Amino acid sequence: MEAVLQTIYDNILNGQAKPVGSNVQQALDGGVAPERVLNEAMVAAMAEVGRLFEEGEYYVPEMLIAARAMQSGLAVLKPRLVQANFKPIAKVAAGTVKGDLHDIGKNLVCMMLEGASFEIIDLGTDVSPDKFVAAVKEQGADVICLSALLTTTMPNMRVTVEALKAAGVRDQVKVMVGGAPVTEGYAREIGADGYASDASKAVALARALVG
Ligand code: B1M
Repeated sequence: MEAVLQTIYDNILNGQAKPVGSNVQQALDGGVAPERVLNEAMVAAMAEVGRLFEEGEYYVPEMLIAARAMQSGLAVLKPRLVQANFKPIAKVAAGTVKGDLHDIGKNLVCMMLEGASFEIIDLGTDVSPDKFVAAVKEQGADVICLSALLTTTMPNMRVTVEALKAAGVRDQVKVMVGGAPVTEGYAREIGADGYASDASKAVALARALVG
């Protein structure tokens, strides 16, 4: 791994938000592909943060400051992931489901979709089913993108699908789901239209869903 990627990785792992932005800029200026900066340094660092948390070496505060460092790097990376604006293919309303505050993965999915010419309605985190329903009814979302990082919040994906049915809008919208604990099988089980394991696959899936 190039030294600059190692520096980004180390700074995210140690929650050093300040230097991460300039480290990312340095990597891009040095010709490192944005996808490599993202996957080899940034996403890899967050995976290690998760491992350290599981082993009891990191606690919530360490996870939080690592997440902040990740976000400051993403802010610099965003213009490179989100390229020229074309006519939007479709409108995607994205959010992390009720009870869930993890937003880095969802933000990445939004960035990649935006870069692929989708219009994004970012509903944020801890999004209740009625807000997804409103995004379809009031804002005309064509696709709903649900993210969950916790096994305890995953069931709110099903609750959201049921809320769309109860509101009579399920047929007007495609539902795609993702996040670390989510699987293809679970997506089928809850009646979603598709599952994507990462942000690039989410773009391919959204394209396929809107034809
Ligand atoms: Co939390 N956390 N966390 N956390 N956290 C995890 C998820 C955990 C796996 C850590 C661990 O134990 N190893 C664990 C969940 C265990 C489980 O449920 N099985 C966990 C826990 C337990 C918790 C708390 C309960 C801890 C506590 O309070 N005791 C708590 C819950 C808070 C809540 O949500 N109510 C909590 C809190 C937090 C912080 C707030 C401190 C912070 C989040 C900050 C933020 O997001 N702004 C945090 C973090 C940072 C993590 C880890 C370390 C990193 C998550 C991350 O950003 N990954 C995480 C460990 C891990 O994931 N290894 C962990 C990087 C990101 C790019 O990946 O989000 O997976 P990811 O997104 C990917 C794909 O999943 C996919 O594409 C993305 C890009 O490729 N994807 C989609 C995501 N959404 C998609 C939607 C799609 C498609 C693809 O739609 C089609």
